[in-house]
Amino acid sequence: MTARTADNAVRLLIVGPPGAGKGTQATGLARAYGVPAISTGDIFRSNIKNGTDLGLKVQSIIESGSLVPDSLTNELVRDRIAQDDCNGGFLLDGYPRTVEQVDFLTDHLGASGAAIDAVVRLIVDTEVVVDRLRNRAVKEGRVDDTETVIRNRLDVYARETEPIVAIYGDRGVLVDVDGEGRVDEVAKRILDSLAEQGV
Ligand code: B4P
Repeated sequence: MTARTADNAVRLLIVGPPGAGKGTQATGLARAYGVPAISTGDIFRSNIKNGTDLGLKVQSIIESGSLVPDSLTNELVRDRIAQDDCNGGFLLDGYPRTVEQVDFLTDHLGASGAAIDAVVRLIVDTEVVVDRLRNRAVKEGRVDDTETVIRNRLDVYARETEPIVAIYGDRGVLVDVDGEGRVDEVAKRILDSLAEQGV
């Protein structure tokens, strides 16, 4: 698909617990809609890898499975979505993750008359996500995929991120998708569900 413009912009969010498949699905979904996929987790990890000031600030937070402060994350997303490649919209993966981040994004987009078209929530059983993350720990050795940190990330998700789902539900843009099964099956389910919503 050719890149979009402001006239036919699409703004999507993908949410779900750690291991639900957000990052796994984001690239293909963004490609299908012709918008950039922006993962706050990937941006933080690349800053840590490159030893930037931001990386040094967030390293221990990410390693513990807690959330980076809203002020830092909001600023980062605001600057990223102001770039030209986001004129036709974007897919945000892993943001917003707190009610404060939702409010920030709403206010920020509101100023430009833009809104979120759909929020894809991937629903996956807790034991399935724990299994997936354990497998990733073996394959990729991500420092936040140890058993204790995984459990903390799941607690943080339940406490901080689940409340945002109700907000988008009330706004009529929440699209629930079963995230279990093969990656290609989940990808098809997401596209079908969005099409059903007219997105
Ligand atoms: P993220 O990078 O968002 O980490 P995540 O929640 O684990 O998601 P990820 O995209 O990596 O995994 P996926 O569900 O695709 O965040 C990392 C950290 O950054 C956070 O803990 C926080 O500290 C910080 N952070 C990020 N955003 C923030 C924000 N907005 N505010 C504050 N802090 C923030 O699942 C991955 C695994 O599942 C893979 O191994 C994959 O192969 C497997 N998988 C996926 N789909 C599958 C399927 N259908 N079948 C089998 N396996 C599957």
